[in-house]
Amino acid sequence: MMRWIFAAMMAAATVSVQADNYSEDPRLRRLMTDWVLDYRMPKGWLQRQFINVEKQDGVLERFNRQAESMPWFRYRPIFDNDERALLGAAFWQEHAETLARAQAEYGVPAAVIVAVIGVETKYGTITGSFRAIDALTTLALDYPRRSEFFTNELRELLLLALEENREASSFTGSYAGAMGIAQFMPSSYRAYAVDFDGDGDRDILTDPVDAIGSVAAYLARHGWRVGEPVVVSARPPQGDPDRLVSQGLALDTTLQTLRTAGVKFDLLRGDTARAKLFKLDGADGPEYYVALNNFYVITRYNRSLMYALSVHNLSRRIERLRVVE
Ligand SMILES: [Ca+2]
Repeated sequence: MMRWIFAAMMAAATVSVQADNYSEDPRLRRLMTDWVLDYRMPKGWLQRQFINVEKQDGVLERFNRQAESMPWFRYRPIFDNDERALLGAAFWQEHAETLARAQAEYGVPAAVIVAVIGVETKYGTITGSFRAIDALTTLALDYPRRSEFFTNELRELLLLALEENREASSFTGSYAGAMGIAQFMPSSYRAYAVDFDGDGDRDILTDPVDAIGSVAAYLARHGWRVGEPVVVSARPPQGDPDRLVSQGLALDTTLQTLRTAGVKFDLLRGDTARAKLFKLDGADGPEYYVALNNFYVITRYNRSLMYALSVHNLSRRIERLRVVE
């Protein structure tokens, strides 16, 4: 314990010359006081977690140029390509037993689980090199637009570290604080990660078996329905093709309403099913799609139409490779 007190004193002594160290920041001190009182975090442990936490300008820079602002014709080829599909087929081959078990247990198709991991981290090969505590502290304190969200995630990271009996600094991930092979935010890690290999740890940082189980568990808990379609291409009615196109992610209409309005799509299922018509800027002009429940579920993983469509497209491409083999 003495060692930590000494380290804390050293950190305090250097704060005047190192302005970007957060450990003595009064805003962080206030948060720590709240967490000690409201969440019973051990005070000495908590202070220790922030000793070397520094503001990351790279995190803030990346937030200002995210891929989400790309048009679809540029976004699509990043994930929907042969290289990523071939790597996906190889990942599937390597973890076939685990994927079959996850599909059986949670009802989520193996192809979708593989595609999520493929889009998120290229099958665990690009998981991010930021310490989650650095990224989340920077965003909580110096990204005012989403300060509340990231303050909550920072608290969740600390609770996660306590529960998993690890130092918070040992969790690494993206500039946004999404961690490991499955890129879970700390709150999702706490709520949905599973120990799928039964070794006593929920390790989505480095263990592909736990990551596979956790992705399946996450989608299942968010309402995945077994055997239902995800999304289909659509042809809008002539005249006013965009009349029923909506922004946002919610399924704001039904298949029946779309059919009645003259939207054409290849689906046999029930008319009362919730749906949404959306439009993206494709390489050859506008593309229209009808999204269904399971598409909405994928957007719970990442709140973006282009993300969910990329997961779907990659899953189909991987499936086709599996069939050919
Ligand atoms: Ca495990």
